[in-house]
Amino acid sequence: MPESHSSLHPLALAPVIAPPSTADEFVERFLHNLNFDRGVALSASSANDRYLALAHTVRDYLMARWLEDVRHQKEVQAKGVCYLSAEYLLGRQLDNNLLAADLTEVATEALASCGIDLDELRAHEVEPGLGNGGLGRLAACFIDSLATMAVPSIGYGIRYEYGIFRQTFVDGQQVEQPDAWLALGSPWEFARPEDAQTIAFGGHTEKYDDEGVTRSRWVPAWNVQAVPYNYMVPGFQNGRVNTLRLWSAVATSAFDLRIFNSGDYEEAVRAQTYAENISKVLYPEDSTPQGKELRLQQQYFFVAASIHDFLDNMLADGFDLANLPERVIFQLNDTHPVIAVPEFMRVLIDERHLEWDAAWAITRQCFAYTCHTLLPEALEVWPVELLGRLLPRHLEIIYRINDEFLVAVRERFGDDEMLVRNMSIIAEHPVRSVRMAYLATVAGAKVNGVAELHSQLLRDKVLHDFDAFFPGKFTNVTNGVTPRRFLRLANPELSSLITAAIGDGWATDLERLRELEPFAEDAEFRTAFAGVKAVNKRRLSEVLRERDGVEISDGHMLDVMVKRLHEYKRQLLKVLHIVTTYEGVISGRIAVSDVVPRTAIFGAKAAPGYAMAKRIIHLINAVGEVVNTDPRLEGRLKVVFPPNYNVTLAERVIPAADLSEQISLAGKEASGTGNMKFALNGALTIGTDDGANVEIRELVGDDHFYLFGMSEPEVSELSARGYRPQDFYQADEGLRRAIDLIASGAFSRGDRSVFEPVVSNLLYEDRFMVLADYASYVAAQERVDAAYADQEAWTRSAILNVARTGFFSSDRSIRDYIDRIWHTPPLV
Ligand code: CJB
Repeated sequence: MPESHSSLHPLALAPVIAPPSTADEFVERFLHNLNFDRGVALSASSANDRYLALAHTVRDYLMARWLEDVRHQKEVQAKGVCYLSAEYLLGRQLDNNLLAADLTEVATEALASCGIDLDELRAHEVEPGLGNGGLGRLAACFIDSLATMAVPSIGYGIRYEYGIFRQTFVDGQQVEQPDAWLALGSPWEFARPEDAQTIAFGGHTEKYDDEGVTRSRWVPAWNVQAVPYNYMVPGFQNGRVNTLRLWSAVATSAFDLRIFNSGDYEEAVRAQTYAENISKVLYPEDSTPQGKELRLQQQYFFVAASIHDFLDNMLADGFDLANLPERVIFQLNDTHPVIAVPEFMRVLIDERHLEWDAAWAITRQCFAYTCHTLLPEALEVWPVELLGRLLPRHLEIIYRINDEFLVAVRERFGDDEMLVRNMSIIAEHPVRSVRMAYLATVAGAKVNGVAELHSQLLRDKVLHDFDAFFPGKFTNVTNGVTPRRFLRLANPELSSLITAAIGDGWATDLERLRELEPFAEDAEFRTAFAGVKAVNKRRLSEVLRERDGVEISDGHMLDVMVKRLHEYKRQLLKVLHIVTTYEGVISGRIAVSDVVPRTAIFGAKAAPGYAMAKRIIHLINAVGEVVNTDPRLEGRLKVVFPPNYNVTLAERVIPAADLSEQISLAGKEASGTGNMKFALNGALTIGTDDGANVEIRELVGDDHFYLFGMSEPEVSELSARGYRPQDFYQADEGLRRAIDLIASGAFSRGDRSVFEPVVSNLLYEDRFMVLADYASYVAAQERVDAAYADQEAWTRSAILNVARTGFFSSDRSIRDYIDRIWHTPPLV
C-alpha cells in the first residue's frame, strides 16, 4: 500500500471518488468504458458492448462506497454476519444497481442522448441463476436487506459456471439446456486470485505427539484452489455497498504438475477437469438432494474457503479466537453448508491448537441454522463411507461431537435406547450416515424455521426431542422479500401510485403500506389501482408475445401458479380444476357463457431426474393444447405455460396477476415467498393453511383470502386413519369425470398410456392428498369467480392485500434475525 509520502502524486493518496451524478458525466464515463474497456467506438458497438459498458459505468459510481465499506467494516471489527448459502438466485443486476445508486433517471437521459434505449440494454442481461428456487431467492433478498440496513455482513457461496438449467419444451415435455450465463461477460464480478484458498480433500488422519500431547492431523490426498469473485451488494440509496463472495474451483498447479511430470498429459488434463468440476454446475434438485459425492465436494469447498477467508482476512491482527462469538455469526442456510461445523472445529483444534472444549464452546456460539423444509427426504444425510473418504478428519470430529452429545442425552433422559438412537447424529439405517440437520441443531446457537407454522412443526414433530433437550434454542423468523426488486422495480406503476398516495419512504419501511388502507374506500384510487393492473397485464402480454408467441386476452382473470414443480406443491390440483371446467363445458353441464374468462399461467421447472414432476409438466402443456384450441370454450379458458420461469419472468408475471395459487398440502410448504410477492402486488390468494399463507391470511383478513383444504392437524389425522384416495374419487362425480377424461387419452391424442402413471398415482397413492382437497378447492374457485364478477369489490380486496402485507419485507426478517439470533446491530 502506498505510504503517505511527499514523493507520491497527490491523487495516489486520495480515496476513490465517485463521479458526479450528471448526465454529461455519465455519458463521458460510459463512452470511456465503451472505448477503453470494450475497445469499440459507439458507432461500431454491439448491444452487448453497450450493456457491458453501462454496467461498468454503474459500477464506477458504486466503487468508492464499496471500498470504503470494506475498509470501514474491517477497521471497526463490529460483530457481523457471514451468510453461508450454496445458492443465490440473484436475478438481473443492472436495474437493481441503478435503483440502489439512484441513477436510473440520469442513466436514461445519458443513454438517450447517445441514441440508446435503456430498455434494450436491460433486456440484454442474462440473469445469474445460481439457485433453484425459494431458498436461493431468499438468500438474494436477505443480502439486499442486509446492505440496505447497513448490517456488517458478507455473503459466501459458489460461483457456478452453469446456473439453473434453461428449460425448453419439445412436444410439451421439458428439455434442459445448459445455462452459460458467463458466456457474454460478467461485468458485476471482480476476480481476486490473490485471495485464493487451498482446499484439501481425501487422504487419511494420523496421530502424532505434540510435546507430550497426542493430537490428530489430517493428511489429505489432493486439493484445489478456491478463487473468490466479489460482487457488489448495494444498499437501497443509503451509500452502503456490501460484498457477496462466490468461490470458483481451479486446479492447483502442484496437483497437475505432479502427474504431468510423470509424462501422462492426458491424466493431468483429466485431473484438472476433475478439480474444476467442483464449481461447474448447480445441482438442479430442489428439496430432494441426491447425495452425490460432487455435491459434498461443493459444500465443503465453499464453506472451508469461506471460513479460512474470514479468519485470515477479516480479523484484526492478533485477534483472540476466544472472542469470536462477539465478532461473527455464521448463518447456515439449510443443511448445505453444515459441514462448516466440523471444519471450524478442525481449524480451531488442529491448526490453531485450541483444546476441544474451548473450540466447542466457541463453535456453539458462532453458528446458527435455518431449516427450510419439513419433507423428510429434503433433510440431507451423508453416508459415513463417503464422508469419511472425502473428509476423514471431519468424520472423526463429527463422531466425537455425537459421542459427547449422546452422553449428555443419556444423562438427561436416562438410558432410553430408542430415544438415543432417534437423536443420534449418526443414523444406522439404511446405511450408516451423518444427519446434517441434527449436526446443525446440536452445534447451532439457534435453530429457526421460516414461518410460524413451520417453526411450530419443527418443534412439535421433526426435531421434537431436540426442542426438549435444548429449551430456548428453537425460534422462528418468518421469511420476507425485498420490496426494492419485487415492488419498486417489478411494479413501477404501482410504486408511483403508492408514493402519490402516502409519500415515499415505504420502500425501506414497508409497514407504512398500512397508510393505504383508507384508499381502498376511495373510488378514484380504486380506478387508478385497477388501471395499474391493466397496464401490467398488457406489459406481460407483450413480454409473452415476444418471448413465446402467446398473448393474454383482454378481460381475463390472470390466475397464476409459478414455483418449482413438486408434487407437494400440487400443480395437479390446479390442473384438475381446469379439466373440471373444460369437461363441464364440453359435456354441456356448464353453459360456456357462465365460465368467467380466465387465463391460467404456470411457470415451473422440474428437477431433471424427477420423472413424475416432468410428467406433470407434460400434462399441463397437453391440457393447454387442447383447451386453448377447442372452439367450444370460445376462448374463455386459456392455459399458458411459458418455459424457463426465472426471476426475470417473475418480475413481469407477479405484478399482472389477479389470483395467486398457494395450494400445497398443509404441513408441507415451509413458508413460500412467492405468496408474499403476489399479495404485495395486489393479487388475492387462493390457498391452504400452510407455510406463510397462514400469516398472510391473518394479516389481510378472511374476506380477502380464499382459504380451502384441510388444516395440518386434519391432514395428520387423515393420514393416521389411513388415506384412501379411491374414497374421494368414488364420492365426487366432478372429480371422477376430470380424472377419467385425463385417463381416456383426451389430452394425449387418444393414447391412454401417456398420463397413466399420473392417474394411477393419484388414484392409488396420492401422497399429497390432492383428491382429498379437490372438492374444497373447486368450491373456493367458485367463490373466486363470483367475487371477480364484482370488480370494485375485488379491487378493494386487492388494495387491502397490498396495504396489509408490509410485514413481509425481508428487512423485517433481517430485523428478527438480529433480535433473535445474530445480535449484530447496524453499523452507523
Ligand atoms: N426450499 O427452495 C427450497 N429448497 C430446499 O431445498 C428447501 C426449501 C424453500 O425455501 C424457501 C425459503 O425459506 C421456503 O419459502 C419454501 O417453502 C421452501 O420450500
